[in-house]
Amino acid sequence: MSRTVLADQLMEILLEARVERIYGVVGDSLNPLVDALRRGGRIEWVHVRNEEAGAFAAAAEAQLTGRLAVCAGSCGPGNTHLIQGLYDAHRTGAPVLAIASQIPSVQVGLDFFQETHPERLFVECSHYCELISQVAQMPRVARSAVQHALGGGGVSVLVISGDVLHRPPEIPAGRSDVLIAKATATPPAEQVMALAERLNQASSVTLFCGAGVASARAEVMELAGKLHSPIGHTLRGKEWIQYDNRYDVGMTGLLGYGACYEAMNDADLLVLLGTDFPYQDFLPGARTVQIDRDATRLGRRTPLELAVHGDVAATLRAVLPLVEQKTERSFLDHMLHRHATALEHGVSAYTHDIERHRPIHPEYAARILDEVASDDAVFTVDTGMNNVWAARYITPNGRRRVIGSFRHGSMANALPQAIGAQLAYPGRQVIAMAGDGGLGMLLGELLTISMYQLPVKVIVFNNSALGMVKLEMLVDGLPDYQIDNGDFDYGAIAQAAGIHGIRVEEPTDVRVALGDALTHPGPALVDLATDPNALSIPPHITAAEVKGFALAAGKTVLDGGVGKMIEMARVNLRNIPRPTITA
Ligand SMILES: Cc1ncc(C[n+]2csc(CCOP(=O)(O)OP(=O)(O)O)c2C)c(N)n1
Ligand SMILES: [Mg+2]
Repeated sequence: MSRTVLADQLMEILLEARVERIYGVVGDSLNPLVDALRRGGRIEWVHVRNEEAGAFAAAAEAQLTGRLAVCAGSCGPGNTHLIQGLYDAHRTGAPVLAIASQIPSVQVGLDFFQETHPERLFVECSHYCELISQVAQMPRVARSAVQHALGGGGVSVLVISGDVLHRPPEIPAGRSDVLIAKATATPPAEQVMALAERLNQASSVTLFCGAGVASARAEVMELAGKLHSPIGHTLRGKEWIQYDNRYDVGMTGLLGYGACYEAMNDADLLVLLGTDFPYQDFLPGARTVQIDRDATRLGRRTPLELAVHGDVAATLRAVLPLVEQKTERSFLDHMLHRHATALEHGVSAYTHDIERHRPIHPEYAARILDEVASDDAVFTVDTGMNNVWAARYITPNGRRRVIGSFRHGSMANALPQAIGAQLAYPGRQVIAMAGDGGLGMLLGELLTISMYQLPVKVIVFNNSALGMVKLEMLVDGLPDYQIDNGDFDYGAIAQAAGIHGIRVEEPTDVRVALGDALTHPGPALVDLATDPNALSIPPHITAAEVKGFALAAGKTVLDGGVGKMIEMARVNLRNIPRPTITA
């Protein structure tokens, strides 16, 4: 029987934190850990093709489940590959532990083969980044890493040489409870009072919601009902707040639509709820209140009239009894009208001949994808134009999830995130909305889904271009340059990798191809030959930008449809109470 080594102890601590798998690529310095998994048989090793994908997959798993997820890379290049996914995890607050193995401990500091210093490299994308050079640092340093990732919400990195992993432990691991549920922050009474005062005094209020409203939907709705306030959202807030929302005015920012920008800028008081929305140009810079459970975020995007430190749900529960029911609702009604008008405009701009438009219009394909996807699908969305299509066409319902690299903005996230999502939820439909540039960047991960027969559905919006950059160049008044990705048939590439793959060039074939792929029992890829000129103009670009745009464009530019949102906007208009006429 083999003797117990430090790697076994590390594995015990990961099991204690309910870790089910480690994503990575094996390599000599990691071998003791991989061998411990093999012998233990309780944690699965997921062999990705690039450690970056392993980090993205772990980040997706952690973000979706709230549990600790783990990735690993061998010494030097094996773990430098992790960095992109770790930045993404850290900035999303996803609890991820990265195990970065190190060159032989006696060689550190001698410019040895593959020598890097992960404990320096990963500092910026982690809460905790420590080297285990002494056996007796275990088990406490490993537990501390786990707790930093879970407690702080973000990344921990453990750096450890293979020879150290292979030594016998000096201190027994024992058992320790892993605290997973965190306390909620309730604001001090003065802040609650001050918030109530402002809400009561304001003549009109707009609520702008980020991902921090995830567990506060009922409270936000109740507050909007009392204040008659429009509700706008960020891309990350959308999945939690936009559905069945009588107060919805859409989204602001570069991907914005509807009346959100106006509602935020025209309101007497703007309330930011659980959002760290970074574009200050889209914020009014006037009377603003911010509520956030992370006090360090307060006021960093815009000056605040009032900073409130608390979880959104807890804060609203505390303030709601003090908020008076407003009677005046003309601001809300006006914004609901503006919203519906903006969406109607979008619909008429894009529906014209869309079903025969060749190459396939991406918005048409996104709308069909929304229709055929299941009610609890998990969508992973590549950075690029897919962000626009997902924001406008994927209809949230409280059960679906939509994740992307929405804070770090890295390309190539969708396919590896789908791997993590599918492993975390084997029974759920997982759809990667991929750009052709993004897919090409981590194309090898098709082999991962094929090898594990993960039933991930990859839908490639293949415009043969770095479409988002093409748009940026147009907006900047530059001719597009170096944005050509080349024309490749990813359906055929998928087939060669043993995946159900198809290329679709006719718009009339989109529905059947997507339907077939989604019902296919194994991995599937649909390569949609989409129109590179279907671009969405940000609704609030400056006059100079518009000029540059017009100068460079001379092409078809659509400002985009809005999917099923229009139906809700129309219903919301119909639901505006009519004044009762009394004799
Ligand atoms: C790793 C990385 N490199 C470069 C960029 C800059 N960038 C943002 S979107 C984009 C184009 C994405 O192209 P594609 O995946 O084909 O999607 P499309 O916009 O065409 O739908 C680029 C190059 C980035 N965000 N991340
Ligand atoms: Mg593209």
